Formats: sequence, structure tokens, C-alpha cells
Amino acid sequence: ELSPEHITEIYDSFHIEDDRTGLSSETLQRAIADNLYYIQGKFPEIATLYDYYMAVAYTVRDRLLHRWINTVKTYREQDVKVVCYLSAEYLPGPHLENNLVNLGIYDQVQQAVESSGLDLRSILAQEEEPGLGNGGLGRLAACYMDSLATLEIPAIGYGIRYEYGIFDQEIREGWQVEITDKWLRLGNPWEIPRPENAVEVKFGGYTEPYTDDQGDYRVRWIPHQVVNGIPYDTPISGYRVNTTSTMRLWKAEAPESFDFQAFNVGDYYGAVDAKIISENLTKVLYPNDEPIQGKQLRLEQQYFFVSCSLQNLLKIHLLRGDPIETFHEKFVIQLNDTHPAIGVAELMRLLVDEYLLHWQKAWDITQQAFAYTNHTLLPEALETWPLNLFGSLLPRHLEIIYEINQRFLDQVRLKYLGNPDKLARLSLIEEGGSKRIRMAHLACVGSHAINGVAALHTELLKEGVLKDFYDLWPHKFTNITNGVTPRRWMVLINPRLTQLITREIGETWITQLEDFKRLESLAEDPAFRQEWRRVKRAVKQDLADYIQAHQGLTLNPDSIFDIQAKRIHEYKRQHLNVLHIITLYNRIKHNPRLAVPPRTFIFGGKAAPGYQMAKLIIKLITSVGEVVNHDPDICDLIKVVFLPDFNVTNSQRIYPAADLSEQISTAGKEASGTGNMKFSMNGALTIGTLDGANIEIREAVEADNFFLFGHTSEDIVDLKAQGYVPKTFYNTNPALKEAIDLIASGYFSHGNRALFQPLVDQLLQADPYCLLADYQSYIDCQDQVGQAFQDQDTWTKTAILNVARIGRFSSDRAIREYCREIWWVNPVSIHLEEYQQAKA
Ligand code: F58
Repeated sequence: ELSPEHITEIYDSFHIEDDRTGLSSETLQRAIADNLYYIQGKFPEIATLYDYYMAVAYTVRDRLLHRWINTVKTYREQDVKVVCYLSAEYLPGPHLENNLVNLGIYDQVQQAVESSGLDLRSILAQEEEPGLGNGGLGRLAACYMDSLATLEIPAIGYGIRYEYGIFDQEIREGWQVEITDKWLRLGNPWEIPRPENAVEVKFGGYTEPYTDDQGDYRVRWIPHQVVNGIPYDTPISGYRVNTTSTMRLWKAEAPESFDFQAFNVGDYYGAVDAKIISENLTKVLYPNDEPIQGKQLRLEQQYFFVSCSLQNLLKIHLLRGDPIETFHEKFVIQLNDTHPAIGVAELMRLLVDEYLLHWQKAWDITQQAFAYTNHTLLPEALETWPLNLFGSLLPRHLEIIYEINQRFLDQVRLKYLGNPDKLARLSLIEEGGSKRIRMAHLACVGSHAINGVAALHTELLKEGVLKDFYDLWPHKFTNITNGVTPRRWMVLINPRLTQLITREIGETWITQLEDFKRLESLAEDPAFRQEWRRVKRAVKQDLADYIQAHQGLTLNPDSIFDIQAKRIHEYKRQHLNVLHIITLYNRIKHNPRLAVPPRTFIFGGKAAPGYQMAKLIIKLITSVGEVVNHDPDICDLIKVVFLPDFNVTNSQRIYPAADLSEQISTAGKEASGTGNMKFSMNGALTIGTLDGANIEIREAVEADNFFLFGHTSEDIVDLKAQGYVPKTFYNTNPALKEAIDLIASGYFSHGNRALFQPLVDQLLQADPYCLLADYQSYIDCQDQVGQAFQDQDTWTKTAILNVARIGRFSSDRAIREYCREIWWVNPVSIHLEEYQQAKA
């Protein structure tokens, strides 16, 4: 322990180099050269663009570091309540440009780089994004980290440092090919490893009872294996505030000593094997957008990062000098879906077995600490684990879950006078054939709050999958509609529109997106509309240039850019979009003089590698594109583009360029959607169903400014209850029949009728996502879109109104709601210490 005087003395002896904190372009230029030389060990004659990227990244990281250190110090000293976001996935996107925007040093860095004869855009393009997630859920976690920092809410995001993130997608002969994502190959300048904070995680083995000194019954867990968790910290900057939060990702390593001493004494090769096995744990992200039922490694990943994180939190709590009993007053833990739900049992184990609390005390702390966000309604997507797998990996947790369940069901029994059906439905254990643990039930029982991610989704949760829990604890349920960060999804990706808007209404909207409403009156201003159109046209040209350069396809920037970009899934219905394309194609073929507004259909999205139907949908899109794009009869009126490798980086070119955003999931299937918000924020109009957050977007922008079609979620339920027969729609709708028949005939597959047979059969025989039932309504609606686009002035007015009214869908609003309704946390300002402030 050092005395305060001693600490001051140490500080006085430090000299913080201006080159690490200064923000002028001259200082930045010097710092970049310094980092190139001393960190990269390079000089201009041999430096690659990537070396320059690294040098710039380290330069920016230095500027983040003292903000970060002050943030951590402040939280330590002030004993603040901290939000802990537990998420198996994060999709933060490239860090460099985001940090330039948030720190407000884009122009200075650009000047510094240009003075050295380099170009900032090409340096930014060097960054490999961390693809540590599948889609919406991982990206939401990243938006929330951005908003937490910007709103100055103390927060840590915990997750997994996958060595290989989501695969890179290539398209070969129209098919998706998966390429390993080696994102760490050239080093990652944003992370700081902290091996000194490693923690141990146990797996397997058995438990045994013992009596402690107080004569209390206790349980000891003797594991079969121990794995080390090494934290890697990445700073997450807030927009124009000093707050810099931490994203702490865990990497698995083998503790060599464990195997040597306890098991394989002297067995060197055995120990090396154990090392390889341990390090497999955080090797790769499961590239599925539905849960991976029954894969042991997946459960190991979940338990690993959750145990590391909770152990870390307890350590921080005790280091701050707080008693274990007040843990829940200082930390709130948000479960991003059920992937970290094992945390409920793990916190109980830590409190009861390791910190020797009594069960009831530990349970009170646990329930008050945890909150659970559900992200899906698809019943097949609810996570369950086979009991025997679970028990062999986590024997102590199985006992704890039995105990939680027994006490829970005792309570239920009293309330429902025994009703056995109710008990069976609520139980944490699914009975029948083979027993399974229901992770959503564990999350509900162990949390003080449960939320869905859009109004409809929360309502459907309450009447569907979580109904019994809602009946039991209505007060636990809340809706928090998702949001996206306007920093990345507007300021960073659409500088042209940002500038135009800011010129008119100032820049307060960047942190108070509701201020967009000041654009409403401008929608009436013809001159402003013209400027808006000019911006949109320029942004579309940018995307057209990119596609020309990368795919050799020439696009017409005056055509409707009609875009669907998201994971490929039957419920998202990319193939409904394709049926519309084929319908337009057929119309032109039948009547070559038909006046149709030119359209460019753009798709992007990855299919889970094992999801055959999704991969076939990609092949269908590319095959239809091959035919349509080269058919002279079409006279370039229709173009179909599949943009490979949809990820955060590539998506940033896409959202700003859209005229029309496709949000066409079967009603009741998409929990919220967040792409819908990104498109709309950038001035696209939406064609969509009454699903997820579409409903709220439509309410906000008003019905006239939204292209609505399709059955409601209630209709869909009724339709199915009455025995849905897709063939009826096919038989009674000639245009639909013609489109499907054309696919089946082999027209898009060089005469190969077998290729798309599975897709056609699925539509005609089952059509679980009701494409056929929604087809006509979709086509009619698309015809309205085509009409509306002819009147560019009105279209632009509608686009401006969409933007003006989209303010509610900022992640800042969502995070404020979490803070107020679920977390009970407050902002804490971070002040830079004198000498550092002077430098800044
Ligand atoms: C998505 N879920 C929802 N899951 O589908 C989407 O409607 C919502 O907007 C978004 O969450 C954010 O709330 C989602 O992305 C996954 O990717 C999981 C990955 C791990 C396996 C289970 C699905």
C-alpha cells in the first residue's frame, strides 16, 4: 500500500509525453511516425499500408488510453453501480474511424496522414473488423456499448475472444463458400491482454459433500479439467465525452501446471494435448443464427466466459472493499439472450460454495443482479441442454439447478394448488423422452426483469413462449424496443447527409436523435428536397462505383435501389423478394414496351453453413441475376446484385444508398430487426410487414410514409389453424404460378429442374413462412412503390419525413430505458486530471 504522498510523488516524476495525448495535426503526424518506427519497427521504404494503419491505430489508442484510465479510476474511487453486459457475441465493426468520430479528431488525423503523403480512406480500409457475432444480436450489443459510453453510464461488456469470427463469404458459381476469418493474423492494435488477471474455470468431475467449521452442510466440486481465462480489453469510446468503457473478451488457455501435477505427472505430450484441447474453447464462433442444440463445445464456451466474467466482477467488488452481500447494489448483469443464462447457477455456486453465503441470501442477490433480454420467438430457437451432457460438464450446476427448480416449483404449487400441467410447463427441466434444461426458464427465474426487443415481440412473449412466467410475475416484464447508434449508422457512414442535416438543424441530433424532428418543416422546402436528392444520388453513385469495380456490373444510379441485407433465412423471406423480381421479369417479357421504373435489386447476407435451404436461396438470387441481367429484352430495367460478405464494414456502403428497405419477414417471426432502423435513418422508405419494430417505425413515420403489406401475426396464426394450403394460392394466382413454374422449369438453372426442386417443393407443399399467402399483397405494394418513385419530389419528401421521425430508434433512447426501468443506474462524468486536460 502506497501513501497518498508517495503516489503524488510518483505522478510528479512521470512525464506524460505530448506525443501520446496531443490532438493537433502536427503532433499526430509526429506520433504516427514515432509509432511506425518504435512499435511497427518499420521505416517508409519498407512500410506497408497495413503498417501505417497500425501506426495510426496506436496513435489513436494512445489518446483513448488516458480517458480509459481515468474512467476506470473514477469508477473504482466513486463506488458507482456498473452495468455488466454479458453477450456471447459482439459486432463492433472497425474501431479506427469510429474512434476518430467519437474523439472529434477525424480532420486532424486526415491532415496528419495527408501531410505524410498518405490517404486516410485507404488506411481505414486496412482494418479487419472483429466479426465476433452472427447478426442482429451481436450488433445490438455493439450499439449498446457505444450508447452506454456516450451516455456516461459505467459499464463493462463481457464476451468471448474468438480466434476465428464469423466466416468470410465468397460467391463461387453462385454458391456461398465459407472462408475462415483470420482476423487476428496481422495483430490487433485495439486490445490489451491482461494475463495478470487470469481466472480459472473448472469443468467436469464430481461433487462431494462436507461439513464446514460452522457445522453447515457444504458441497465441494472436484473438476476433471481446469482452463485459464485470459482477459483482453478493448476501449470503447463515447461520443465527445471522456467516458471510455471496456469490452473485456476472454481467451481460453491451458494452465500447464494443472495437468502436470494432478493427473499426468511427467506426461509432457499429454499436457501438450490438454493445452490444445483447452485452447479449442475460444477458437471459433458458431456461425449459426439459430442455437446449436446439444454441442458440448458451445456449452463450454458459454460457461467459460460467464464464469470468467462473474469471478472477475466478484473480485472487483471485493477489491473496492465492499461486502459480498451488497454485490447486487453495485452491479447489474444483463443477459443478452440465454447464451449467458448459466450465469444464474454460476453466481449461486460462487456465492454459496466459494463465499459461503446461505442459499436464500445468495438467491436474493442473484435475482436482483440479473436481468434477461429475449431475442427470439421461434420455438426451435429456444436453448435447451440435454441433462446428461450438462451434468457431465457442470455437475455442481446441475445440483444447483435442481435446487432452484425445487424451491421454485414449491412456490408455484402453492399458487396453483398443484396443477401438474402448470408445473410441468414452468419447470426448468423439460421432461419426456430425454430430459433437457430450459435455459430461458433459468433466465426468467433468476432475473428481476425480462424484456422483449419490440412492442409486438414482448406482447407475443407474454401470450406465447413465456406466458406461464408472465401469469406468475407480470411485474417482471417490460418492453425495450431496440435502437441503433446514430454515430456509426449516420455520422460515420453517411457524411454527406450528416453535413446537410447538420447545416440545417445543428448537431445536437447526434446525441439526441429526437431532434431530427426539426427536419419536418424542411420536408416542405423544395430547395432542401433538391439538395437531399443530390446527396442521395451521390451516395448511390458511390455504391454503383464500388459494385462496378468489384463485380464489373454497371448500375443505373437513377433506378430504385431496392435492398434486402440481413442473414439469409426462410422466415426473412428473401425468396419472396425473388418472386417479385421474376414477376416483373415476366411482365416485361410478355410486354416489352411496358413502362416500368428501372430497379436495382441488391441483396447481401450470409447463410448458416449447415442451412441448405438458405444456401439454395442464395443460389436462386444469383441464378435469377445471371439470367435477368443479361437478357436483352429487359433493357437494363432490372438488375439483380448479390453483394458477397455482408458484414459491418460492407453494410456501411449499403444502408446510405437505399431507396427502398425490404423488411418482409412473416409477421410474428422477426423479434425486432435493426437493419430496418439503419435504412430508415439514412432516408430509405420501407416496404414491410407488421412485424417486429416495423410496426413502431410505421407508427412513428405515419402510415402514409410506409409501404405496408401482408398478413398480421394474428392472421398468420388463424391461417395455420384453419389448415394452410399454399397450393390454393398457387392454383388461383396465374402470375404467382408462372413465377414458381419458371423456377421449377430449370429456366434459371440451365435447364436443371432438380436444382431448385427442394425450394419449390417447400413452397408448394408446406410454405411454413406463408410466402404464397402474402405474395399478391406484396406485388400490389411493390407496384405502388414503383408508381410512387416516378414522383421524385414526393418520394424525397416522404424520405425526409422518415428521417425526421426516426429519432426514437436511437440506441441512446433504448439505453436510457434500460437504465431507468431495469438497471437503476446513473451517469458518472469522467474528468481528465489537470495535466492531461491541459494537453488535450
Ligand atoms: C436477433 N437475433 C433477432 N440472434 O432475430 C432480431 O429480430 C433482433 O433485432 C436482434 O436479435 C436484436 O435484438 C439474433 O441475431 C442470433 O444471431 C443468435 C446467435 C447465436 C445462436 C442463436 C441466435
